[in-house]
Amino acid sequence: MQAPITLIGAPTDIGAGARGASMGPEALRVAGLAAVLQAQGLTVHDRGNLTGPANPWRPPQGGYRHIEEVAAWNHGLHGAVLDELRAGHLPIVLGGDHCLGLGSISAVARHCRERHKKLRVLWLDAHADFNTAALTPSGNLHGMPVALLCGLGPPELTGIGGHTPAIRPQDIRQIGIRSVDAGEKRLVHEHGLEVFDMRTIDEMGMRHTMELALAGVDGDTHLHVSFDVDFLDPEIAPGVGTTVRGGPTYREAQLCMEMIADTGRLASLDVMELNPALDVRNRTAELAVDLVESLFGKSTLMRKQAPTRAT
Ligand SMILES: [Mn+2]
Repeated sequence: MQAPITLIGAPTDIGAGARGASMGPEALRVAGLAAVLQAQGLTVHDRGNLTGPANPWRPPQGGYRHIEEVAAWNHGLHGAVLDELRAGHLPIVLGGDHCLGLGSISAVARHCRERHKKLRVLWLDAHADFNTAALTPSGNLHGMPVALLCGLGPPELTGIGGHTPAIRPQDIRQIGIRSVDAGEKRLVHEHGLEVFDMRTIDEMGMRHTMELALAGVDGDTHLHVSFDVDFLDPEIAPGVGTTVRGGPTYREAQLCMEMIADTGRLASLDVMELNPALDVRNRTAELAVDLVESLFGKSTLMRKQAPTRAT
């Protein structure tokens, strides 16, 4: 039985370096997110948008921009995601910039601790988002959520959810990475994050990459996908604030989503960084919805069974 889905809008760009991701939730709704999921026989409830502080557009203070506002948004999101998980629902967070991964994933991790479930986070992104104030001059917190989840950063952010660190580096697999700062790279290595960067995907293909990223996922696993839309190649997904050339193609992205769907373990999802102010006729939102549809099992397969996987 597929859990009922709850859509949670988090309309803010509080952690970003460009304004506009605050319009992401509505663009995803306009692109028909609820309808395509319902067409697959899923139950979908849209609980509307969370509210939080406005974006004051200040420079960094103590190395971080908008730390209080980021904490407020993430506390609100943490509570909303946790409520949905405890009710047996499958939350889809409509971002919003990727600093919101902190509130969402800290709630998922807390739920996994309460239910003694194994956590696997797939972080689909052009960036590792493993920065700290010491490493980044911008202070934009959307470049830091993975580091914050792993306990690196100020306590008012790392402590959201009451458990520091919220997750362990071995709980997460990063896919599609192609833009990492030098200092950030060092930190990623120090903490032993498993990264499937674009070179890996080029060399071994998306299929083998996903087999590795999903290895060990079993019936006890809560699988969370944090989908930063800048994961996709900007040729097909221009509507994001931090485009990086050389991302997955449409087919590679579809295969990625379909292989996640095949596990049957997807239990929560973030769709982040969609920026309608930079989009072209909402096509990036429509693409994101198309991919979410595949993530929930709409397959392009004409054959009855997938070929046996090489192990
Ligand atoms: Mn990101």
